[in-house]
Amino acid sequence: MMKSRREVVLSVSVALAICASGASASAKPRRSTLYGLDPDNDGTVDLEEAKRAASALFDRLDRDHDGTLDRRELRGRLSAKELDDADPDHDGTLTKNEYLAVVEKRFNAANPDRDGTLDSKELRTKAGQALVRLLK
Ligand SMILES: [Ca+2]
Ligand SMILES: [Ca+2]
Ligand SMILES: [Ca+2]
Repeated sequence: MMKSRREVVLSVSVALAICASGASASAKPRRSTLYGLDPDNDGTVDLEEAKRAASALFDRLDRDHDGTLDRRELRGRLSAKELDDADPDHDGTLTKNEYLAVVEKRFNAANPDRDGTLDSKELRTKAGQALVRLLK
C-alpha cells in the first residue's frame, strides 16, 4: 500500500518535470537570434537597420567625441589591416561614413542571396558575425 502510493507520487513529479522542461524550451523567443537588430520585427535585418545600429554604436565608441574612431576606440572590432583598408586617407581613424561603408560591405558579404535582408541563418555565418561585431 505504502509502496504503490510512493510510486504514484514519483510518476506525477516526473510528469511535471517533463512538462516544465517542455514549456520552457518552446517559450524561447525566436527574436533572440537577431541580436536585437530588428526593431520593425519582420524577422530579418535590412541594411537600414544595420546602419542605424552601426551609427549608434559608432557614437558610443567615440569616447573623445571627435567624430572619428581610432584603433583604441574600435577595441578590436577591426584588425589593423581591416582598419587600413577602410581608411582611404590612412590617417589611422575612421569617420562615420567610412565606418558605415565597411558595414555595407560586410552586410553584402553576409547576404549571398541578395534579397536585401539578413535572416537569422545568414547572421549566424562567419560573414554575418563579422557584421554583428560592427553593430553591437
Ligand atoms: Ca527588420
Ligand atoms: Ca574618437
Ligand atoms: Ca538574405
